[in-house]
Amino acid sequence: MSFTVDSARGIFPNTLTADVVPATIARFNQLNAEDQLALIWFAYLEMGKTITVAALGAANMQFAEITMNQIRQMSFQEQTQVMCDLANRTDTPISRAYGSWTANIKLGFWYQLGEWMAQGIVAPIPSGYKLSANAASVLQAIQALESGQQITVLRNCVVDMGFDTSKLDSSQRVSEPVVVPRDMAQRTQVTIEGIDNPTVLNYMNNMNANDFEVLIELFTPDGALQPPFQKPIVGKDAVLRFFREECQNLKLIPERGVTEPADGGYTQIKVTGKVQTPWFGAGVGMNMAWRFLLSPENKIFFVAIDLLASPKELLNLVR
Ligand code: 45D
Repeated sequence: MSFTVDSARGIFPNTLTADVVPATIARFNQLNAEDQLALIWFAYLEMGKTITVAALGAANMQFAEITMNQIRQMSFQEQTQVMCDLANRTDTPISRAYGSWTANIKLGFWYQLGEWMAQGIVAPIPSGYKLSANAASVLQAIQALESGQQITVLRNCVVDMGFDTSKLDSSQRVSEPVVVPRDMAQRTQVTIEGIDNPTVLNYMNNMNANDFEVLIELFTPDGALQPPFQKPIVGKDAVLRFFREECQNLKLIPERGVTEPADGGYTQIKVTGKVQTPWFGAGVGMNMAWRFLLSPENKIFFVAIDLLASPKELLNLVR
């Protein structure tokens, strides 16, 4: 039997992922726009106490500059309208611009707006704003999550806002400038307890070095990558584009893994460990798993990246 992307998704089925993240986002999406904005504001204030966003270096904000300046010049009422339009995904020029941005630019946009709200340049959440009972309960649910899950909820809420990008053709999407890979002398090498497969080690090391040109050559031509809570991205071109847009300056800290033969000369490897995002640096370590399916030529046919349900899952390497 040979594998398809669909059948590959089922390797290591005992992996427990943080399903609480999409469940919480679904509840968030039921709220009205005012409640959504206020809730994120409160969650964000709360998180600011324990973690510091490693700031705007993480995004190429020049793409958002025109829109940011437009918003800066608006009245409070107009600014509030813009933010509600984004939460409601209304079709407006600003919602469309927002929809064309990468996830990092969207995050940087809100990060800047949050600063301006704190400084009184952008309409703040009215003091004494009272969340609806539903919103208060969603906020409580977010507060109960571990920090890696909290930042994933916030990230995904932000990425979903604005005019639906799938309704735009891809030529209207912003592409990130290509980053220069890290200097050879400054590269680090991971070690993974139980794993000596060079493809897996090279995957981690090249990702940590932003060396996406070399990284993509580890994949088969029809290879696929499945990010947390998403469908697989299939084919080298699409995966390379994703690396350039979403994977700059990540820090992968794999800890341990297990290898076993699969059908047709394939090999399946599960690795667990931590991932840090440039937005929060070492302040937040996300508990993650990588589930690789390697071809007989030791190329990546499939890799799924999962956010784990709990730290206990880091030790779950059952096949
Ligand atoms: O609405 O091996 C205000 C892959 C109030 C690649 C606000 C990966 C109003 C392969 C406060 C202004 C990428 C899959 C809003 C590995 C309002 C691979 C602002 C994994 C919205 C390992 C809110 C990578 C703000 C991973 C500013 C898992 C919110 C990366 C900001 C995960 C939230 C990255 C931020 C994550 C969240 C980043 C900055 C989860 C960032 C989260």
